Amino acid sequence: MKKLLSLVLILLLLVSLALPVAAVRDTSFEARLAAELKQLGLFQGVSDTDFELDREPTRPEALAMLVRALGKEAEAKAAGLKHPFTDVPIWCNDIVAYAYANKLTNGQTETEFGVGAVTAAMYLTFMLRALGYTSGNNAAEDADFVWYSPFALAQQVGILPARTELTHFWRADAVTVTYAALNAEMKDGSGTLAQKLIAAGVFSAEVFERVYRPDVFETEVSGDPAPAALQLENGAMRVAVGDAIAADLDGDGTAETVRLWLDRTDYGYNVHLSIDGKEYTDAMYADVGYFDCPDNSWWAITDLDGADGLLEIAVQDWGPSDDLTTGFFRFTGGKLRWLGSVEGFLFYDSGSGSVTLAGDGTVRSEMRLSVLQTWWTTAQYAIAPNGRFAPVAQDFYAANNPDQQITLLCPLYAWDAPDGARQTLPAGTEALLVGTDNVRWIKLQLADGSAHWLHLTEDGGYALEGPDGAVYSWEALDGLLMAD
Ligand SMILES: [Ca+2]
Ligand SMILES: [Ca+2]
Repeated sequence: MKKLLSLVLILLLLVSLALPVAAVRDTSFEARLAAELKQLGLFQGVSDTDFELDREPTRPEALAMLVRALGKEAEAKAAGLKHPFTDVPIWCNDIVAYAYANKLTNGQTETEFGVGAVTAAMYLTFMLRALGYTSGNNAAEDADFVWYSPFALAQQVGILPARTELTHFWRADAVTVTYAALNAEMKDGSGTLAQKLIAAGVFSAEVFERVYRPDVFETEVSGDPAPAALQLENGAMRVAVGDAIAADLDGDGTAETVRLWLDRTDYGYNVHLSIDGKEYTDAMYADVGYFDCPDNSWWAITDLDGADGLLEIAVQDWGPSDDLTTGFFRFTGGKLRWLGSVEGFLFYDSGSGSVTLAGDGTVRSEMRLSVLQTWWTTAQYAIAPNGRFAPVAQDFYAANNPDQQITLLCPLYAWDAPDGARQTLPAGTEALLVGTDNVRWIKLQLADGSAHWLHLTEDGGYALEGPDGAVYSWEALDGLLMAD
């Protein structure tokens, strides 16, 4: 027996040695939260001390967290329901069956529930549902948020603490979100989620009082943190909200101590800014008006123009429904000035939606085109004479998804070039939508590689010219993208 055990230990050791070296991340903070959630019956580890926090949560695990957060685990276990899936681990058969019967989730096929990893968006969606919020498939549906875009609402209701990693979402982060959710208000105003679970008998008020630390995520806003040294990379340095940085904003040879922090309000967060200990919060709001949902993780120092001796303060805002923007501020002559906002974030590794700095005062970011359909281009923004960022006018905007295929539903006029020779493309023609002048001309590419231009009947319009007159684009073309 002893031999067998040591063999097992050696094998385990070999397995762990063979694992790829993951990015080092300290999850000791989350481990304590996990232990506290376990005492409330809301989280299970693989043992009393091992919570496997440093890996992604699986769908069954996330679903179990949802059912527990709804206060329905005991009911699920007692119900003895069946489900049609063949891939569900034994430990969560009751939970999956309960969730399936109550339409909390669907399987990925008729026989497969799906046991892969969940993303941050999926997990936040589950927790928002536990708080009574409804998710829809698109913005047109009468719902509180769109299921793939829960971030702004999650931050507003306080279930997205700054330490949550969104792009590498681990069980550690599921613990953080769940922990924060306990202190969040139910949508119907009936109290917090914890109060609901106490009323449902999931845990007692006494245990909750003893175990739960309501202030555990609060950013320290008082005091005077030592400013970090400036280290720009590609023209920017990200700084944690609440931290201070030494940066010579106005180029006079002396670094200012710049600090940005947030405070919670009934509606979300207010942004505060201080430079050398003096608050410029009012000056900032006077220019920018308001922030919808300022990012509670990061702000940044930027060097938009490497030649002007100035540095900028950049504030990221999630917008009302994940319409990400970055606002820039300059500090010269003791005054703060807003340079406007561009779409996207400086530190966003999801490809589209990222802002890059050219170093010559201009930035590149995604821009929504205004003709034909819902599509985006990567546009250059420069500071206009009014002192605010504006897109630089271009003759042609290349689509960010040039592989979008459309099919003509009726014959349409097509030009070899804007104002060039005209011909008629027959119904059934298949083409790629490659770009537009964003006024009247739409460029297509046919299967043979030839380029053709469709013409809108008016500037920024939605109707195309054809031999039968004007035809609305959605009646003329199949495959268009129409979002609200
Ligand atoms: Ca200075
Ligand atoms: Ca500069």
